[in-house]
Amino acid sequence: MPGLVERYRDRLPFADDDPVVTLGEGSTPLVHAPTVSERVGAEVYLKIEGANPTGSFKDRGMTCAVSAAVREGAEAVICASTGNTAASAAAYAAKAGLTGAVIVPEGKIATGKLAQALMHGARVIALRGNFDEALRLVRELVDRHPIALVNSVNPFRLEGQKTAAFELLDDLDQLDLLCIPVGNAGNVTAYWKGFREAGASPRLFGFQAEGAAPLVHGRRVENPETVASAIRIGNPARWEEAMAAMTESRGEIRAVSDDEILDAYRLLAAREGVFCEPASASSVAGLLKYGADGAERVACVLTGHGLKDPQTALEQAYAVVPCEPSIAAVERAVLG
Ligand code: AN7
Repeated sequence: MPGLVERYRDRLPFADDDPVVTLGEGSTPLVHAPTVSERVGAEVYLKIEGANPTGSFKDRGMTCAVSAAVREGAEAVICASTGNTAASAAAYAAKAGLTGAVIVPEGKIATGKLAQALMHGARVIALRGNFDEALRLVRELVDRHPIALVNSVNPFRLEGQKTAAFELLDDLDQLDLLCIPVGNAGNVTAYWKGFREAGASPRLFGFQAEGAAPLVHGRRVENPETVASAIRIGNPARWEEAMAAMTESRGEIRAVSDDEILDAYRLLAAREGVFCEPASASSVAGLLKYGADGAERVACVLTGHGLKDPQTALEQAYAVVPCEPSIAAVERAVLG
């Protein structure tokens, strides 16, 4: 499978002979979700972004941001991250032969993401502060040093991420509504850009976690809190663009509680066979909570893989069944 720069080069800011750093991202599955469809009375599809090379949608933006950094002669890339951007930046930096550094909120990123960033050889800095503080500090740092910033404030990130909208339109002949988790608000901005460039305008429903819902309340959240650590963000960098996308698409930005997120997270795994991370489940949680508002055909973006956060999974799942090594014990254990 070609990477997304190759697939969509005519709609991306890359010339034929530009260097491309790719891990074969994009072209992710779109899976029909019968249980969710029945509950909301619409035809619902899941866009499985966890199937990207590092397990999240960030790879779409990162292939473009890191390719552009290489084109510009950068030697190092940096980002602030709640985890997935860090994992992706670290992988693409490794592929490009660049130095990677990531600043994450100490103790607040999921285990899998930390393992990825470390394994890819990035310098992982655990900030005694939250994501918003980390982003403010890296923005200051790149003003002083020649390091490429690969957070979604980098326009190449949005260019890459808009391709998910192209894929949805390629796969579906009709799309009325897109449901999407919102944290730093780069992805929802990118989808809207992609839809507009393709001449489509589905409604956008963005969902934030109740304890980290600055766009819902119209003001910054100083100490954001949610089980969905990926979207534990109180001051989104793409605030205005995201709100403009909501207005233009006749969309809504609304909040879902941690319990609602975890209910959707378990439902997706147990009934649809799709294991996503908690932040990703907020798209489905929001659709289940607020309904499709008359839309017939709906896509929910599942932004990251469930394996990113094994700890939350184990806390939410049934316990394992211990068993002695005899056939009688195995029978009891299996047949229950
Ligand atoms: C799984 O990795 O911000 O609204 O630093 O990892 O574009 O921020 C992650 C965000 C949704 C929200 N789902 O997307 C980071 C980071 C998952 C995520 C979002 C994130 P944006």
